[in-house]
Amino acid sequence: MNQVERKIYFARQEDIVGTTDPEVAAALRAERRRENEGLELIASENFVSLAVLAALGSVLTNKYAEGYPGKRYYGGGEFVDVAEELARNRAKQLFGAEHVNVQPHSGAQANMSVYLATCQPGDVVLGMDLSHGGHLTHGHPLNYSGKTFQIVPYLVRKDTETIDYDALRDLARAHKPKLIVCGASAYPRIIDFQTIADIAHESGSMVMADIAHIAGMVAVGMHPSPVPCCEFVTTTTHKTLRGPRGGMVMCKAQFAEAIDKAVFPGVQGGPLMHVIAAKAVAFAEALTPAYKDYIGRVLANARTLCAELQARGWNMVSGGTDNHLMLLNLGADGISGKKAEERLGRAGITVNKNTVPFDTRKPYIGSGVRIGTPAVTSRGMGPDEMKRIAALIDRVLRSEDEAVWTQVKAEVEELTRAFPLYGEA
Ligand code: DSN
Repeated sequence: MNQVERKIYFARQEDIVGTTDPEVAAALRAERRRENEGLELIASENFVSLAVLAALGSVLTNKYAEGYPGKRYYGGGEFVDVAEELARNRAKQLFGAEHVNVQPHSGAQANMSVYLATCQPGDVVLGMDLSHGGHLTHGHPLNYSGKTFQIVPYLVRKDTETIDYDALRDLARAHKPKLIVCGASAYPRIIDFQTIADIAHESGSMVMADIAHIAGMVAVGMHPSPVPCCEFVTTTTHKTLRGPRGGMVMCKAQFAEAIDKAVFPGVQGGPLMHVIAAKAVAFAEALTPAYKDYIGRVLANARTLCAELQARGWNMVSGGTDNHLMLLNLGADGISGKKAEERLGRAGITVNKNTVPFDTRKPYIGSGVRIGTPAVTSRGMGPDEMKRIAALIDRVLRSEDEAVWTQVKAEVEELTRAFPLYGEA
């Protein structure tokens, strides 16, 4: 598709919506403009291909397909079956998984399915604390996981701010959990899945590795894979994997039936077949050499951006990054994560506030910001742009002057114009 055709594609989408609903069409147009003009540094966001986008907007959204390929509770499933089989087989190939369920609507529902397949209410589960990099569904007291199971949180070490595997082993020995949950949403370092699996198996526990953030690196072999050593691996499909918003569960063959039953009818009803088709498209893209090259650039960009910010005096949790994200620790006495997020937003730079390990501020305020490179790399940005972005972030965070933020916004727009999203001018 050339640039003119892409423009027509989006204009048509918005015009079609606009013929019956100008208000929603205006929101679509404004969001496309925001995405195009801004610098997207939220570590969990990305820009999907036009093929993924088109599959999402397809007639498959019309179809009810409760059940699984070849065994649906509704007639007329022959073509959605094709899409789901393609998604399952491609995911298996991508990750070397024995069994895959591509139906979870989200990562939270993928995780819920694993809990449902493995645990009873009240069972002991070990999960990494949210403020140490974990996720709500890894046992936060306000989440179903924390309300249903007896959660024992594990932390990072104070000195290195990396997972305390020794403490984790002690907790596993003491509590003999049913399940150890690992994986993270704000952890910049390599996770040693093999060590965690060894710890779990020593204590008679099973492991669920949630690779939502690092799935892209795992798929191309740039992060150790939990698939061979963990019973269950869950992921979202829209972060580094660059697919549609959704979830997925992988497991050993012996748990296939339990997982399929847990996803449907345990947690969900009808699957989103248009999303499943888009997952299949994204997995095919992820199997190409171009995707491996993309992930290599995501990692190189993260290293450059992190080093440039550190060179300007900014403190990074754990002292750096091994993956696609970094956690800038603004310090207990510095501006809060919330303020930093707002200020950067005024300059057209989108990040999210985040707590840092042993944070004294509440999660809604936080002492850090999480910064990631998957989306800007999808636009084609490289090391030179990372250096420029580090300088822009530094200027915004060090200035109280709104005029500086406005000036940076103009520079952000100049930068993003050179990397048009979806080839738009
Ligand atoms: N909200 C996701 C993230 O930003 O990492 C995790 O679910």
